[in-house]
Amino acid sequence: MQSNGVETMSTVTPLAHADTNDLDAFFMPFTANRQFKKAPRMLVGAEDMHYITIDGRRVLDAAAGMWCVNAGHCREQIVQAVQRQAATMDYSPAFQMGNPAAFELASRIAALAPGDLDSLFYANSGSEAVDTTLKIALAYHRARGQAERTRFIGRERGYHGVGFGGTSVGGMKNNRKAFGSLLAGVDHLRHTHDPKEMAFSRGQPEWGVHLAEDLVRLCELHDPSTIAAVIVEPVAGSTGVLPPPKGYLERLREICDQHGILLIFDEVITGFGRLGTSFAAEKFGIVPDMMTMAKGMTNAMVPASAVLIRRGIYDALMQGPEWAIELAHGYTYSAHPLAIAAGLATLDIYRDEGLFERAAALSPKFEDAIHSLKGLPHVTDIRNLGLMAAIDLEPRPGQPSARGYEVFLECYQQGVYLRYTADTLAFSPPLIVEESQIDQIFDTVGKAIRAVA
Ligand code: PXG
Repeated sequence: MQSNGVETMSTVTPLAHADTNDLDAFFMPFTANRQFKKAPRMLVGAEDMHYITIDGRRVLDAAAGMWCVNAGHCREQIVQAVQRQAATMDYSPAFQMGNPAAFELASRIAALAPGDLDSLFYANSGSEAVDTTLKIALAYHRARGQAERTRFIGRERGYHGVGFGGTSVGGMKNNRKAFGSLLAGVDHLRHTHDPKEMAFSRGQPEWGVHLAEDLVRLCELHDPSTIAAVIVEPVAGSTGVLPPPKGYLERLREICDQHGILLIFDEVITGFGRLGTSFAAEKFGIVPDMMTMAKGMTNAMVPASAVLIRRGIYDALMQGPEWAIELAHGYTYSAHPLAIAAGLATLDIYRDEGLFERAAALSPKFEDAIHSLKGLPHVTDIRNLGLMAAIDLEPRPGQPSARGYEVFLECYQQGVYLRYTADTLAFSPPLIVEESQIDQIFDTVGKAIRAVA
């Protein structure tokens, strides 16, 4: 071996280091890596409402993976569609080339959305979809001679993925603090959660419509002619399920209309039946100018996302000579054939099994079941809408998120998988959930909350 470090490196084959059981080789996303790797929780299989753990236990999935497996796991129709597509055309470019199925899926998704939201731009993740909306907003205003509209308004406690755009308009402080100054020209509405006024609300809170006036304040501060778009989750998900106060989204729509500001709904979680309708836009009867979607779009079998935009935005961008690219934006895997195949098969299941309607029909039962936990030790709030819900636990003094983690772990050991963020537990079961499984989820959670108290 030479003493010269460079030559030493070149004599070692990369495999010489590889230990296939080296847990450190995978830097896990949004995970307490050191804690996890001391006691890993490994999943090796999935079927309908369940995961199968490495030690052969069946765990009921109360989170649809991460709010995405809306039709349940490993659905045969989607598996077969993806397998067929992989064997027929593995990949095809979407720049200057087309795959007929991609046009079909775009039309079918557009048909599910309200109003003139009828042009679909494909991406691969929610984060990419969000950044796509922000770029389209800028390009749209510029195409109409309003290039000075460059500001974005997000909301405190909002989650819009992890791109620089999404992180900038996002408002969960732990997701921002390590990453510097982010995009310039971004401001945030106040969030809509005030437990003093609305704790234990069922569905949309009665209180809080006035918080939409925050947008008027920001318009006065920045001058509305500088604002390109407002982006909100119609129901905030990641931060712990915050249904919008009654009238709040309607008022945001009005203010945006008054000032020529685009309204973007980030429907990555709320899309595809989570609220008992195709999209939150339908549920609330509001047509945003753009909406994102991901997760349930392919039942999460293949990563995919998209942005649906209103006809007028598409038309405004169709400028210049016909040979010119109208929007310099897109991804290698936009409209990936496997994702398209999965998307079409997923929409068939949603339609044939009436899963959006099923979610709506199950919502009252789900609401009653989760609110039955009111009064358990340390439960400070419970919120729900459609098949999404959350429970806030009082943080243990000096140990934020410990209680949330312990309840999560206890439930997992008792056969129920849920999501937790700090001391908030979140629930979003697949829309095929049975009533008895709803009982199982909240019985287990109730016992875990008592056990951990
Ligand atoms: N927007 C919203 C509203 C989201 O919920 C994203 C964008 C980003 O999507 P991608 O595909 O880039 O991750 C999301 C993602 C959780 C959890 O349990 C939530 C998300 C992802 C993972 C976990 O809170 N939301």
